Amino acid sequence: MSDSLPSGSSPWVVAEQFKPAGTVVNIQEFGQGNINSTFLVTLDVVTDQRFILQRINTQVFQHPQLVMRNIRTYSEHVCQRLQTDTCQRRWEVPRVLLTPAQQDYWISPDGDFWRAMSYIETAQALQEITTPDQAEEMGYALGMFHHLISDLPAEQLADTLEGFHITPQYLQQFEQVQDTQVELTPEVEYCLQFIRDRKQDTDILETAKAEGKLQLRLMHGDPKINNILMDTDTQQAVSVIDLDTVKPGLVHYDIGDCLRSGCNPLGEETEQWEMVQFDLQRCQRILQGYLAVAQSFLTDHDYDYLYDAVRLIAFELGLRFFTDYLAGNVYFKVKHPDHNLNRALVQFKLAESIEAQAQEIHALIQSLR
Ligand code: GN1
Ligand code: MG
Repeated sequence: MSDSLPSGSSPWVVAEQFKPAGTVVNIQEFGQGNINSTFLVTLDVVTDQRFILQRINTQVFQHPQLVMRNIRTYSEHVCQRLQTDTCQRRWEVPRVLLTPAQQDYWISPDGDFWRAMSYIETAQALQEITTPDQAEEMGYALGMFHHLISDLPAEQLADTLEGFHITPQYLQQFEQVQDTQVELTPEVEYCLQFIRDRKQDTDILETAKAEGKLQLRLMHGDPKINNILMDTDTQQAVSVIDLDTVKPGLVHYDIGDCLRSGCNPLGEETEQWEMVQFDLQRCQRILQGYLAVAQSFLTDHDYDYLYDAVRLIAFELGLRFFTDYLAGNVYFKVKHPDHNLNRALVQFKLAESIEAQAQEIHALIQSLR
């Protein structure tokens, strides 16, 4: 899992199964995914010249056929809705490509699970936010994503990744590996202490869900910065990609994830973890962009838990990275043995900065209600 090259079959062989027409002339590794392996395939044709080919990590996604079914249910629904919606702006949904046998996946002779998606042209993944307008666009993108599925019943999609974003379950996984022999460096001690100090309040969203205050809806699951596509001409958001975790969940997981990703100017891969801060101005613009679209379907309770969502999802991702570090880097791809430790430190510093600005964030949410 820590290598990004295909273990068995070559993407050149696999691309033949999905190419709509023409000859494959180029294949290159693409994106920064931490789980799957992604390639951009170029064909010698004029239309649909490029497509995305992915080998799904089936250690993580153990029911990849269900993942594909979810993606198709989602994209068919949204495409239909876009035909009737009176939205004036460009909005794109990645399409699933089929094999000659009309299947939405192909299993190579060595057992790898592959699938292909259309590539959205004249758009680029947001790599970092450099202007306040981009922050607002990021929020708009998530709002639009939620808006377009707000009338698709959650039961129509399968739970393809049990426990995903259920923070108390990540805490249990941490507890199972916390006695692993590991050198107690100051960084490791900091993480251990950070988790110890917060383990009492990891179930706030799950409790609110169980009490019926927050309702199960459909979510994206991973609306981080580089899963938002911006139109290369207008610089407006045009799509949210990476649909593997579209499934029932709380919109709070998404809002929390969008903010923890968009409001960290140093980015989640920075080595300057001690400098990481949560940027309140970006938070304001992301929420404004989000609420411009989402206000219509958010309840009072939904607003009540927005602060906890941001704090919790940053903490949770830190916990997931740190647990994986202790477990020997078996889930997230790493470039070096301490990579997940460094990523955990970044998220814990971010969570600390969110906690330090709790009052301001609460006041901001209040002003936007
Ligand atoms: C993983 O594979 P990628 O980069 O799309 C992870 C997300 C994390 C993200 C952090 C299925 O997403 O939950 O937030 O890394 N996806 C899964 O960058 O665990
Ligand atoms: Mg993802």
